[in-house]
Amino acid sequence: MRKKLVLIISALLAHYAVSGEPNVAHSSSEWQIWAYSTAAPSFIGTRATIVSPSNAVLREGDNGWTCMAGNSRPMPSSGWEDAHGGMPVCADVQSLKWMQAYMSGSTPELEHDGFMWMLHGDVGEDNTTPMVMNKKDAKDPSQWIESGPHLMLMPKDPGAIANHTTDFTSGAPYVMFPGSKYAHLMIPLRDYYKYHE
Ligand SMILES: [Cu+2]
Repeated sequence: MRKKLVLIISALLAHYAVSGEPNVAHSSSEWQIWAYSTAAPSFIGTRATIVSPSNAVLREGDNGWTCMAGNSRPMPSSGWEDAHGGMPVCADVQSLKWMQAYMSGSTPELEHDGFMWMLHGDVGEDNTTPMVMNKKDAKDPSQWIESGPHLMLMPKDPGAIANHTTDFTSGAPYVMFPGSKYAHLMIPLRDYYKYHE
């Protein structure tokens, strides 16, 4: 009994040490604040405003960054399966405008370039075309990329990044959704390819 308890406690400690993930329901504010805020490095995420999929402010921040789920699919009532599944983003003021335009299908109007962190990656995108939800719906399945940790540059002028590669396999920063009003630069970070077969 005592041995079992020690095992459980050490398993819990190991879990916290690795991820800091709170052991609470994924639909709770506490879990969502953890999942969304950790889409950025802690020096940004811990001071960011956290917003729920229904646009409720879960925590007020003070550094001008906003973290939220980037997955445009509805959140299951039990919450996202894991942080990766919620595709959380941490956006600065300009890239938040980009995100709102993307979600509503309008044209982003930025005052200058913005940045957006996605350290939990995403559940997959057709690199050629915005808003394709499943690999089977991609025109060319070879253009499907399920991203690991990355930073994104949202350009005020999408033409300004047009000369960067669109090849997401080279490891260099590359253009996602090239030629569209949602073209942006993906900057792969450590473990970027961990979900990509
Ligand atoms: Cu991204």
